[in-house]
Amino acid sequence: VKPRTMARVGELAGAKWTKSTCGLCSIGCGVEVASIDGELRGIRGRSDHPVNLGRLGPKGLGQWQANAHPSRGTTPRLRGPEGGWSECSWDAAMTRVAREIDDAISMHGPGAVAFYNSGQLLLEEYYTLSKIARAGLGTPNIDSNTRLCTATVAESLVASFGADGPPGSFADFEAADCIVLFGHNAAEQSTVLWMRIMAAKSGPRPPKIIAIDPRRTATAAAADLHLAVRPGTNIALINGILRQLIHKRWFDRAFIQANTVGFEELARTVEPYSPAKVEELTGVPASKLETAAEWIGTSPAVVSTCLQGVYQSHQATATACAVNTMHLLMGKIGKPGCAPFQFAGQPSSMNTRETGADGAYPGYRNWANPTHMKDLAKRWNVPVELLGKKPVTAPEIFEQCFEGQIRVLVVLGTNPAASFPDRDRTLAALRNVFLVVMDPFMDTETAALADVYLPTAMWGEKTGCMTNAERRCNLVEKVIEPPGEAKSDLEILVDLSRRLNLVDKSGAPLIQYSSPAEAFEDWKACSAGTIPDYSGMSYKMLAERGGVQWPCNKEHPDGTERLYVDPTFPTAPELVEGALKDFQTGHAHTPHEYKAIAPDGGRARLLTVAFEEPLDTVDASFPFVAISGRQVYHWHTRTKTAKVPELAEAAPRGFVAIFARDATKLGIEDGDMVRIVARRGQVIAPAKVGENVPEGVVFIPFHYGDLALDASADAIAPDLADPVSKQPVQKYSAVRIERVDGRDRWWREP
Ligand SMILES: Nc1nc2c(c(=O)[nH]1)N[C@H]1C(S)=C(S)[C@@H](COP(=O)(O)OP(=O)(O)OC[C@H]3O[C@@H](n4cnc5c(=O)[nH]c(N)nc54)[C@H](O)[C@@H]3O)O[C@H]1N2
Ligand SMILES: Nc1nc2c(c(=O)[nH]1)N[C@H]1C(S)=C(S)[C@@H](COP(=O)(O)OP(=O)(O)OC[C@H]3O[C@@H](n4cnc5c(=O)[nH]c(N)nc54)[C@H](O)[C@@H]3O)O[C@H]1N2
Ligand code: SF4
Ligand SMILES: [Mo]
Repeated sequence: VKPRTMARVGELAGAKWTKSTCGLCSIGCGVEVASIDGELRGIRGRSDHPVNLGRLGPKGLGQWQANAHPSRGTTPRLRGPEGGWSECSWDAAMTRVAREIDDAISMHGPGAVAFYNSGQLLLEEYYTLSKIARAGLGTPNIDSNTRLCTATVAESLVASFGADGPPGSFADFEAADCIVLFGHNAAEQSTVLWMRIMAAKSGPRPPKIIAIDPRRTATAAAADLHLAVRPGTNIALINGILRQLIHKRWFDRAFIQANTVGFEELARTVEPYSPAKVEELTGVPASKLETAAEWIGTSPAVVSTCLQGVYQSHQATATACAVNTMHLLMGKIGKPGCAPFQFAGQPSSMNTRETGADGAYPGYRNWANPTHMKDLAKRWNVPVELLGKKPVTAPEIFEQCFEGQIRVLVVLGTNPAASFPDRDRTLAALRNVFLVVMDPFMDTETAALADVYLPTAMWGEKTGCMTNAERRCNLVEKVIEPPGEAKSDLEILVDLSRRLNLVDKSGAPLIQYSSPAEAFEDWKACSAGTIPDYSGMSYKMLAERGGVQWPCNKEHPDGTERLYVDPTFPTAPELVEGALKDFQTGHAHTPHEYKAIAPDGGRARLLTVAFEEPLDTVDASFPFVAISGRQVYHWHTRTKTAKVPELAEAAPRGFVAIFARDATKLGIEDGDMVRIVARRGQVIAPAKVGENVPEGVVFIPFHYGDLALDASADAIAPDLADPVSKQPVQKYSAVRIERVDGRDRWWREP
């Protein structure tokens, strides 16, 4: 593979270098982007950026090449009566969209319109969308793909601490003595953070790394201890660790007494999880569990992350809470090197949650708290009756599309036809509505189904903010103009609000701004005094410093490295973002019920639950478990990375990883085509035979959702979700393996 991402010497002579931020993942690396004559030409890491100090990963280096791809949309398109698409003017497209929305609302009420958005847009865009949906149209149907990603993060932080907002900083990985990566393949998915961890590893105080993953991933291979947990048994493992901490007295009694509630119940719940019992349930040898607990319990500073191996499993919120509990037990939170790091994946999933484009309310306000809603209504100058509606989750939105209650669906910054579980039903739902798709690329699986396609600007072509996993708000800069007539999502949303005549209480336009900078000012005012307080930030400050961590206000003018340094948690009824939910049923306590059980004195909750078997049962007909996930070279449904030659060449097509002994038993050789059959749906792809997956497990990368290829991991995802966060279970399907005709061993070295 020719290294085309690195420009040849001399090729960039005379280029203009613009400071910005990588647009791909939640690490938020600082970059400088090269452009010549209005075209992107290259990229380099920003050496003065606190996140990456010049480093970049393969996707970060390659991303600029996607912008100029011929599949970029340059004009809006309308679907004609015969089903074909025709190009049209912006005015024609937007008139049609506004009319469909107006008609749906006048005939069926605001609930007939829905928005499914993203973790990859800009803060200013989410905020505007959130305001339009809630305060303009009054529809509760707004959620984002973070439902598939970090919905569990938000719920677990609310349940344990009272509000969303990950407490730690990336610097904690360098200050830690022990790093626990729970269902997080950091080497491939958080590349630059992994480089920082590796640098710490070769420094004077190398941290011990524990990787908890059924597969021997690149992360697990480099870890000091790999706990190869059986898929779907996370909570049994973490309960085992909690029990060891309690039995060995590796906990901080004074911290627990002063700052938490629930110790007795916790001790009772975890008591059955002896090392031997945990070995039986999870397959992790008792001695390894004991070692892990000892490292965690006796290291002065511990940082843990959870990611999709936790969030996309059943009992997801409970497991994430149990990791929070582990840190609370030891008082290892709010100090350097100490944090339960409920992680993020997408570059701006934090902003979706902060601004309320995901079903939460802006500023982590509690939709069920009338005081919070009155405050928001006042700041937006709209009737309070429009607000405080119970959030509707993405699976419920798709269900209502399927059933016909939702008539118009606007999809922006996500590709559900290739990433949403229960794919056949998802496709049917998308076909059953008036579908508006806003995307930079015309060739996505979702755009192919659109009634109206609106071409958008993408990274490098618009300005705004993205907040990374450590609460650092970074500025992303416009470097070049978007192609053809493509417009930024912000411009499109502002135009839509004008066409829909959305107004505030005094009859003035609801959205009074049009530029990103003005939108940011509006958000600053909305967030002032809330937990994610941005009021002290400015674009200039973000650009100069390489981002600022919220809260940033008069009290913290330089931002905040760590939350809960003073361990007072917002669990009081008047502060809490949402009421405690039952981990088995998902039942949320009413504000009245919550008052009776709320912890007093700003205490956090020590939470966990008993292990339950996954619901998609393994049996004689479906004897294997399929898990899905990512590879370092690709970003999700590959709308960008498939268009970067060296990334596409490194991982051109899908595969199914099968354990060598399982393959032998089934008479399958490396490269043979196999069919993976689940209770719902199937996948056909070549078998990659090896030792990286354990016995009884197959792994399918989820990047290859192309309808034609039949390799979509979501075709076999069961219709199951975590009861609390409603995050779908995309990491566990009971399956069988069948050999089919054909071979494709594309990974053979030349
Ligand atoms: N290269 C690349 N990087 C990315 C992305 C990308 O698409 N490509 N996407 C970004 C986004 S949005 C996200 S959310 C993150 C996701 O980052 P990760 O969560 O690290 O990625 P995944 O591969 O989805 O899942 C992680 C691991 O979970 C393991 N796993 C499966 N089942 C279980 C289980 O029951 N228990 C445990 N403990 N582990 C299990 C899988 O084997 C897998 O290695 O990555 C971000 N970074
Ligand atoms: N089986 C399985 N399924 C999964 C997962 C898994 O591990 N396994 N992971 C889940 C997770 S964690 C995630 S985050 C999701 C990701 O799922 P998706 O959100 O569907 O993934 P992407 O391919 O990133 O889609 C983003 C879309 O936004 C477009 N886009 C990019 N920039 C812009 C912009 O500026 N404006 C607009 N309007 N559009 C833009 C891109 O072209 C692309 O079409 O997938 C989920 N699905
Ligand atoms: S680690 Fe994430 S933010 Fe950094 S270069 Fe890679 S994709 Fe971009
Ligand atoms: Mo994600």
